[in-house]
Amino acid sequence: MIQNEYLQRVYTQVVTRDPDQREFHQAVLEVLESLEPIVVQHPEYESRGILETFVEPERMICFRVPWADDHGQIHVNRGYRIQFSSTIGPYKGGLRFHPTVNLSILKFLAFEQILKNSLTGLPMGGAKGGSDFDPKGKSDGEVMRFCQSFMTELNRHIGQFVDVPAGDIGVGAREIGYLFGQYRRVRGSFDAGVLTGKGLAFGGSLARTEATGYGLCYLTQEMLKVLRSDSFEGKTVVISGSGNVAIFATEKAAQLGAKVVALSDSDGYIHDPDGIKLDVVKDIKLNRRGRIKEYAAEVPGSTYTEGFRGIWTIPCDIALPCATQNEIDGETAKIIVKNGTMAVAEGANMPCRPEAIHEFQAAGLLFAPAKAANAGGVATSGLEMSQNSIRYTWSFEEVDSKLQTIMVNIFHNIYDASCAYNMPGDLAAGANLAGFQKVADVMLAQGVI
Ligand code: NDP
Ligand code: 2IT
Repeated sequence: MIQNEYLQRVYTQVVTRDPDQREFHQAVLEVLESLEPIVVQHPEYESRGILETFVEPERMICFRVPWADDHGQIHVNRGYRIQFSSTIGPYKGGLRFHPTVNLSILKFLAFEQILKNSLTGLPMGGAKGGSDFDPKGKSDGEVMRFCQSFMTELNRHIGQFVDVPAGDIGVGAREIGYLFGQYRRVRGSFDAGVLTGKGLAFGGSLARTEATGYGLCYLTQEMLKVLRSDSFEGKTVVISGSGNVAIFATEKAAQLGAKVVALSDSDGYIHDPDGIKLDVVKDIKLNRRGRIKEYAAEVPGSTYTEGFRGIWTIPCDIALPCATQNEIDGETAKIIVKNGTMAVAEGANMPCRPEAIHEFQAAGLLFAPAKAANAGGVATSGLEMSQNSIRYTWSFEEVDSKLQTIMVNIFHNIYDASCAYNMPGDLAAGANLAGFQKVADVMLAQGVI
C-alpha cells in the first residue's frame, strides 16, 4: 500500500497511461512503496517532478524483424529496445528472446535494471530489449538469420557510449556472436564495447558467463554471514531453471559446500537427493540444448516430475529462483516457509510475486531481491566494457575477485540503507532506497527536466 499522496499520484498515472502493462505496474508499485521515507525527506523530488520522470522511459523503440526459415518461408517477429534511463551512464541491459516478450515485460525489466545498475557502483543506465522470437527448436541458421535481421535495425540505436545490450533469457553466447557479427558488418567498424557477453576471442570477458550465478551466491553468502553467522556449508539448496543463471549458481553453491538437489525448466523439474551432477546438466543444456528431464534418464536415483511449480515442494534451507518472473506466488511461498527454508535469493528478475515476498518477510526468512542478488551479471558486463576500453583482458581470478567485491559491497549498501531508514534487514526496501537515491540525486544535479 502506498500512503504518500505524491507517490500514489505517480502510480495512478502509470496505471492509467498503460492499463494493460501488469508486470510493469507490479515492478513500479514494489519500488514506490518503499520510497516513502526518502520522498518525505526530499520535498524537492516532488517539486522537480523526479518520480514522474523516473517511471517514464526516455525512449522506446519497436521494430519489424523479418527472417527466412530453412525452407525459405518468411516469418515476421517484433523487436524492441526500451532505453529507460541514461542518467548515470549509457543505457545497459540484456536482450530477451522468448514468445512471451511484450512491452510490459520489457518495461518492467528495464525499470528494474536502472536500480540494479545503480547498485553495482558502475556508470551504467538502464535498458532492456528483445523479441517475441522463440529460439527453441530453431536451427543455428535460423537463429543466425533472425539475429542478423534484428541487428540490421537495432544497430542505429546502440553504441558503446549510447546503449550496450547483452544476453538474457534465450540470448546466450551464440546469439551475441551473430548479433556482434552483423553489427560489425553493417557499421564497418569493430566496436567491441557495443555488446557484452561476447566470445573470449573477440572482446568478451572471462567470468561473464558464470557471473550472474556466482554473484548470486556471493551476495547470499555475505547475507548469511552478516545476518545469521552462517554460510552455504552443509545446506540443501533448490534452484529453479536450468539456464545460464541456474547452472552457475549450482556450480558456486556446490563449491561453497552446499548440496543442490533440484533444477527445472518450463516443462518440469528434476530431484536428485544425492546432489545434482553438474557435468551431466552442462552436457544436456550447454552441449546438446536438451531438456532437463533427460537428466533423470541418465542419473540413477534421480526423478523427473512434470510441471515446473512443483519444484518448490522440495524442502530446502536455501531457495534460489533462477527461471523467470512471477514463478513463486503466495501459496507457493507458504510451502517454502512451512518447509523451514531460511533464505530466498532471487537469481531471476522478479521471480517472487509481492504476496510471496510478504510471506517470507512475515515469517522472518532472509530475502535478497533480484536487483541486488543478480546484479553480478551486469556488473561483470560493466567490467567487460572496461576491458574493451583499455584494450586489455583481465584473468578469470581478477574478474572473479572484482565481482566478489562488488557483490559484498552491494549487500552492505542495501543492508545499511535498510538500517538508515529504520527497516533493518528489509533488503528489498534497502535495495530500492539505495539504488534510487543515487539516480535521483544525479537527475537533480543534471537538471534533466
Ligand atoms: P536462459 O535462457 O539461459 O534460461 C532460462 C531458464 O528459465 C530455462 O531453464 C527456461 O526453461 C526457464 N524458463 C524460462 N521461461 C520460463 C517460464 N515461463 N516458466 C518456467 N521456466 C522458464 O536464461 P537466463 O538463465 O539467462 O535467465 C534466467 C533469469 O535470470 C531471467 O529472469 C533473467 O532475466 C535473469 N537474469 C539473467 C542474467 C544473465 O546474465 N543471463 C542476469 C540477471 C538476471 P525452458 O528452457 O523450458 O524455457
Ligand atoms: O537482467 C540482467 O541484469 C541481465 N540480463 C544482464 C544485463 C547485462 O547487460 O549484462
